[in-house]
Amino acid sequence: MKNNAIRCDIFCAIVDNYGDAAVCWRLARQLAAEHGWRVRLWIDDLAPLYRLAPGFATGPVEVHAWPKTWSRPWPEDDTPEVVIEAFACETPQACIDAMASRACPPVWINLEYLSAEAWVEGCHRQPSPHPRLPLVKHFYFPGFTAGTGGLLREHDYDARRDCFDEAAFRAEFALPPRLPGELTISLFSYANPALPGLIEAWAAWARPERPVRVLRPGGSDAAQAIGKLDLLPLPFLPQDRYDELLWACDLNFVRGEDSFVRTQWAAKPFVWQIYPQAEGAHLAKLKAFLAMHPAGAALRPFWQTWNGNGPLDWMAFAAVLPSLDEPCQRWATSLKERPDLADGLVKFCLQRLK
Ligand code: TRH
Repeated sequence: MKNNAIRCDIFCAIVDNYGDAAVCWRLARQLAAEHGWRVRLWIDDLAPLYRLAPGFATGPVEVHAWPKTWSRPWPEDDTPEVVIEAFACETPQACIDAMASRACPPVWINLEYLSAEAWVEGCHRQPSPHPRLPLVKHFYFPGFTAGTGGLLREHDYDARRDCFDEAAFRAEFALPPRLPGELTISLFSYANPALPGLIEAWAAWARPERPVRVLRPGGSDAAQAIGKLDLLPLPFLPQDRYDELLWACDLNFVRGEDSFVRTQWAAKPFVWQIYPQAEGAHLAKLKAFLAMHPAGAALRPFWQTWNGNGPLDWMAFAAVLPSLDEPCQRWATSLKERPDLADGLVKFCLQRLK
């Protein structure tokens, strides 16, 4: 079968925020643009996509609203070779029935959330046979190690970055030009009770020779100057432009899953606010990532407090900040040596379709 003949349906149910749509859109776009697959993205809420990718309707992915109450039969001649359900959202029964009726059943993937925990390697690529039908679903886990599915990274990432012009970016968004000694920070976080204290700490730390500028994409607050600290709102940027913001900053505060991955590609120091889960399940994930990252020991105290565990000490973090560039670059370089998630997934599917 020729690669460019592969048809793929991706199902995405939005839980909250942007992460589900962000990851599905990124994967869909890569499969279509880099691998020539004919991709349909079925998404139950288009609102996040309008913000992440305002031009989504112009291709290369066919985007469809996916009504939660899908009751029609799936068109018989319309089942693709690959079906991906993102984050254990349920593939519609009509599609499952159509898949089961094919002489050669599609490759069926459950794309999971990202975690640095050790158990991920044991579950990645594991089959899960359907209890009734002749279908097998495979778990596919993103991750940081060779035994996982890796991370999404577009083939043109480095080329885009090589062309990036920070001064032009700042001018386009009416941001003041960079001052000598400026520390530029991007801030994307969940509601965080530690934030007011952090803003005070930045204001106290900023000096004429060390001004601080904090860029807040999607923020609704007006611009504010507190001494040598400037808080500057930005519009919510399309996904590609958000990469540019990360490149334009010296320190990036990120959250959830996809911005967390993008900041690692940006290879700058970063602070992660993990998506909070019931019974503190997220804290094990935070711990696992810190244990893996070459700057983990230096990042740990500030990250833990940013994630709700004790008082935040910006002064201590600022003292280690200059030492973080090198390990963050080293980390990005080592991740880049592995196949990216879309490449690995394509290979996995093609092996099964042979
Ligand atoms: O929006 P999130 O909090 O999404 C979360 C997580 O994915 C979480 O794991 C998941 O369980 C939950 O959703 C349902 O954070 P995340 O994953 O970083 O996604 C945000 C996306 O928005 C990411 O692709 C970056 C993008 N973005 C822009 O494109 N422009 C912007 O201006 C900003 C601030 C973000």
